[in-house]
Amino acid sequence: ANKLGSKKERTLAMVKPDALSRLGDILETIHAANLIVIKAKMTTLTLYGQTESEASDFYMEHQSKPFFSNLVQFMSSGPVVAMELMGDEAIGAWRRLLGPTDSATARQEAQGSVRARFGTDGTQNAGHGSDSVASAAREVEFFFPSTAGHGPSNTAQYTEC
Ligand code: RTP
Ligand code: MG
Repeated sequence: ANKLGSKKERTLAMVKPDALSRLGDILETIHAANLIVIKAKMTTLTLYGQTESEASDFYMEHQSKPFFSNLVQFMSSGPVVAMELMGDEAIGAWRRLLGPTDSATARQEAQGSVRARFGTDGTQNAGHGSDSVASAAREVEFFFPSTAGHGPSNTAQYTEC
């Protein structure tokens, strides 16, 4: 913790397919909250079968939920942008910026939130955020494997912010 009692964290943020056209607005929100984009990647999660996909691997904690199939279909329906964010208490900060899971609830209870502004419903809800230090580590590794390639680094270097 720094002298203000806050903790630098990293988190995995994702712009879901329904909000891809609002990427610019979402980046402005991230910037305004003093979170830094360390890594970013646009990709379409592959779909091999009904529940066999990169999206089902990513959301494996939800595989027994009734909404799982819909979630996997939706997450594979178009490009997503995955970002590693860094900042003070980034995990909670980004989840607060997202707002409640259900976009309709977000519009009632968290009006300026990303899901209130750009989400559609309870499944198509504009964005994802890691919910713990452990899931952030797993999810960052999912999109940005530390063993990947020997090419140019995909980590941004910031000399000033
Ligand atoms: P996320 O993991 O995407 O950041 O969202 P979350 O923590 O707010 O919500 P979670 O419970 O982890 O659910 C993961 C995603 O599944 C979809 N979902 N659909 N009843 C439904 O139709 C329903 N419930 C959840 C949403 O896309 C949710 O973000
Ligand atoms: Mg979640």
